[in-house]
Amino acid sequence: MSYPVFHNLIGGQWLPAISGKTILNLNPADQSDVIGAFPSSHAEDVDLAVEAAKKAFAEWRLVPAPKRAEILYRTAYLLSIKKEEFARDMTREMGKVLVETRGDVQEAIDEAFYVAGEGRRLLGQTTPSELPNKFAMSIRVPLGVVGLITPWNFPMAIPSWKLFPALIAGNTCVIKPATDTPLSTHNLVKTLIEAGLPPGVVNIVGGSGSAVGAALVEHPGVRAISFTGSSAVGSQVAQRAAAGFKPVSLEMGGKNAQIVMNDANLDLALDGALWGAFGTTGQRCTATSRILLQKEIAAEFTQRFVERTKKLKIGNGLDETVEVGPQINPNQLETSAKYVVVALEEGARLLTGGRALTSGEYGDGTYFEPTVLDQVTPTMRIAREEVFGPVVSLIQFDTFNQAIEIANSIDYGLSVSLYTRDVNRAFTAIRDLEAGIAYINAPTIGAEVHLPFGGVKHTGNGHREGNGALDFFTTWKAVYVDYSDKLQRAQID
Ligand code: UN1
Repeated sequence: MSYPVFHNLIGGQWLPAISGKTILNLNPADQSDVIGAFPSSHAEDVDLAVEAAKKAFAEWRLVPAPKRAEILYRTAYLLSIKKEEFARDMTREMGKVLVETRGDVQEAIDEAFYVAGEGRRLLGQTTPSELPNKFAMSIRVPLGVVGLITPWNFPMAIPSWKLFPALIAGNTCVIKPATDTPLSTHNLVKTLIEAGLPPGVVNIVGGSGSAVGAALVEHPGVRAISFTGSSAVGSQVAQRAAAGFKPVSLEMGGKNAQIVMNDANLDLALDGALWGAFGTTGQRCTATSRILLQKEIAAEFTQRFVERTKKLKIGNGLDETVEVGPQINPNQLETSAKYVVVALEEGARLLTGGRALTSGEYGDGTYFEPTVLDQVTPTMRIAREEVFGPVVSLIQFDTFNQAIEIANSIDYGLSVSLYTRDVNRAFTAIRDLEAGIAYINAPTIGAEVHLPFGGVKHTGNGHREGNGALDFFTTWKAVYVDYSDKLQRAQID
């Protein structure tokens, strides 16, 4: 079998991992299709990359931000030319359907345009000094070398959410892409280089979280870590980084609810639930994994939802007629299967799906049937733990207040949605739902890049991507300029 071999990017050079080892990137729709061999790196590769990033920082921090922005504008343009090619590469390595991988590349394009605009803002503050003839201001400055650890479910969008704001602010980067989807990061970074990014400003080190991720987090030369992934791993990242007083931005799990009230437009709520639960095969941190139904509409909604779920076309995402692609790998498949068993043991009822598809055209892929469980109660594990697969739970409630209580009763707080025609309830929900993102009459997925992205409770640690990323990737310097020509003592004169 022949397939391309990819290397790390260190100081502008493509180098194999020092160990010489590689990890195969497999197509989840057909595990016999090898996309390429990617480096399996360790701490010594991370050392080289951090060294290169440090060296590049000396010059990159001095490039005027509007000039840095020009590289991002060119990147946006080049990405738009290569959108189809990169979307196809992404479907092949990640599995989600083409309309969605086109959206993923588009999200990186949006992010490039949005962040490039910051090149002419990066606003700080001026404020009066308490002393005469003295000027006071605060300016944003870069952190230095930052470490970026990205997941497989948005293989280009999420790297762009981290790389572009880090770069516009003047930082240099070492990125560790997910081992399941490194090709899209390579495509993105190659585009940045084609757009004029100098060598060493972005470095790629491929490999496992336990080898490369941990080395990045602990490296004394890395000034901050931005991580997207599971809450379990995020907790490890935060604890290890704390030892070095390193700022960490964590974007983690969700157990997102869509609430449907009796007065909702039911057709709209059904469209939203289907897209929210089974889009990206349920593998979004924003995916709808609980649908809370008010009693009067529950039966009709359930029946129509199951009917439509059964009709979803499952298959290879490169086929334009397919609606639901495979899961990313056999582990995720097992997790979905395990949670169905757990749910049934706890008393949930399986309405459709529930199994991995292993025969015929599905035989070589990691497919799981879109799955609907009902008679789920808010305390069951299936109602509280993240599955990250095409498995959704239906939970019934009587009153609006109960719905809010159930929606909030979990450890996560990323995204939540309410379907109603009652404006008073809509605004009450916006106020009371514990989540970083709230939707009215729209599904739990579909955040836009220029709003804050992130969540509360176990979903995050207070930072935001999108509109908020610059606050993470810069630090403040307070500056006082005394033009009185004499010693002036604050708090004393
Ligand atoms: C994620 O699942 O980690 O809001 C990101 C959305 C997408 C981003 C999801 N724009 O669903």
